Formats: sequence, C-alpha cells, structure tokens
Amino acid sequence: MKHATPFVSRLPLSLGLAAALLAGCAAPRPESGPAAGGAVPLVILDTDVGSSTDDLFALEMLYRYEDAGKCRLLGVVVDRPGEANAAFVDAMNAWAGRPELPVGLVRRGPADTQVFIDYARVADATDAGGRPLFPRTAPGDRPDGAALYRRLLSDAPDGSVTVCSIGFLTALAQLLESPPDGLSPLGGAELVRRKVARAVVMGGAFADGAEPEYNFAMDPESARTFFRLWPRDVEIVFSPAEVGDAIDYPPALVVSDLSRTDRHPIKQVYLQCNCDTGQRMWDALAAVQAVEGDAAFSLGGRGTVELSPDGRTAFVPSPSGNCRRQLPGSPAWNAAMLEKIRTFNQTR
Ligand SMILES: [Ca+2]
Repeated sequence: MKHATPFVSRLPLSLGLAAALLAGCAAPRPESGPAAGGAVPLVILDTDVGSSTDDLFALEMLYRYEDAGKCRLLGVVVDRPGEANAAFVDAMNAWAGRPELPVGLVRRGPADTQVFIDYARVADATDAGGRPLFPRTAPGDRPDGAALYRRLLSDAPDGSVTVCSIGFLTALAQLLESPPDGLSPLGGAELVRRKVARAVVMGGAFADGAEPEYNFAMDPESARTFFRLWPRDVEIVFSPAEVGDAIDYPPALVVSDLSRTDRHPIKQVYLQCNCDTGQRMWDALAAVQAVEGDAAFSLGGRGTVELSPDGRTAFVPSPSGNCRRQLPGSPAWNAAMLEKIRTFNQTR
C-alpha cells in the first residue's frame, strides 16, 4: 500500500539518504503490450503482503488472468519480513489451486514497517469443526526472496519476465546486488537485464506537492539501491499513488461481492479485521498493467524518476528514459477500473 496523506506524518523519514537518484536513460526495450511476440507475460509478483488488502486483490487477479491464459505466474516474493506473511500467500496459493507456486521471503529487511491491517493470522482461520479453512502446502525451507528471483529468472527465456512490484523494493535491491552463484553465472543486475522485459512498480507519487509514498519510504535504502542498479535499458512503468487513490472498493462492497462463500481468504480478512482504513486499490492497477499492458491506461511519455533523500519522487521527461508512468484517470475510467476489479473478485 501507499498512503493517504494522514499516514505520511508517521513515516520514519529521518533516513540519511544521499541525494537525488536517477533511474533511467538509454534505449529501453520499446514493447509495452501484454503479449509482445505472441507470448503471454511471465509474471513474478513482489509484495508487502500483511498490511493492506490491495496486495491480495492483485494476487487474485493474477490467478484469474492465468486461468484465462493471459499470463503465467512464476512465483511470489514477499518483501515484508515475517513467516506469517509468506504463509498467508501460501494459503492464498493453495486456495487458488496453486499449492506448488513458489513463495520467497525477505529475511533481511526493515523490521518495523507500518502495518495498516494486521491480517496475516487469518491464514490460520478454522471452520466450526476446528478444521483449517485454508490448507497450506507442506512446510519446508522457504527460499530467500532474492534467491527465488535468481532461480525463476535463470530458468526463464531471455527478455520474458515482467516483475510486478507492489510493495517495498527490498527484495529487488537484494537481487540487483546479488553475486553470481550456482543458480546463475550472472550478477543480479545483469540477470535482470538479460531476463526481465519490464518492471511494473506500484510506488512513487508524482502529483504536485505529493508526500513520500509508502512503498519507497518504508525501506529507503533499498529504494536507493533499486534506482541506482536497475539496468538503464529495462523499462519501468510506475503506477503512482495518485492513480490508485481514486479507486475505492469499500469493505461492505467487497463482502457483498463475495456473498457466495465464506471460504475465501479475502472475505475472511474483511470479516475478521477492520479494513476501513482508507486504503485504495493501488496494487490492483499494477497487476492490470503487468498483464494487459498499456491498453487499460493513459500513460505519460518517457523519462527518468528522481528519488529525493526523504523518499519523494519526481518524474523528469526524457525521450531516452526507461521510465513511464500511469496518469490519473477520469471519473468514468475510475469507475470502470473498479468494475474490472470487482469482476475478478466475483469470479468462481
Ligand atoms: Ca502492497
């Protein structure tokens, strides 16, 4: 999740970061559609699951896109430390018929990130007979987030992977800094350059006077590393806070849309936790961009993104930049996007 303005004053923005950082410049791969070359996007979801529920909608949408043959979901990297957060994703995967979908977990990361809705425990919910509502896969050694990235990328065809980042940049920073190993002879940044078609990043805020956005401000050191090391010829499409701010899926409507069943992880979160926190469907927009590409959005031109020491972001137009950004939609577009998200949520 990102923030609404009231959250920002609580952010730990002391953070002695260095000065402005640039991502970008130089001949990004030009394609931006959902099926360049006729293949569907191979998606790795990178999420701070365990705080806001828009991550859960994004994950569910990727399941449904995959069911419809529009993408392949390679794995999920959880960038909020804590086994319970990874376990929630595992429960979602098993519930969605994907018990083998790999889940990686960041172990080295910010330990005191702000949590808006503490729902991870819901994965342990039971029915009236005490049986688990959401079975898990057999416990095992869960891979480190960066290690899972390295394995999934090394196994993928060149230029085939879409990284859908809807949380902190912790795991991506650790991937970019990773040295060659038994999984790949390439260092992390070169592995990304070889295998990744683009990243779709929910993060940043580009409106005039915008406050620092949560995903970058919670782990500013990783954000700085990401902007420093991300290859200059691999595109980043940003879904900034101001776009998702307008997509409100009220808790009562979520529960109503899931009236068909109680055995649904998202519904149980909404039944057991106070989800009326002012959050919006920020992350869902990154999932749509990752799979459907540009068609569903109005996007600005190319440029670079500047990250200030306190986590604020600025978009600097440049024809050779590797960054683009979604632009805020009209009221009609916002309504249509909410209907799209609701349709996914009402499926099966
Ligand atoms: Ca998120």
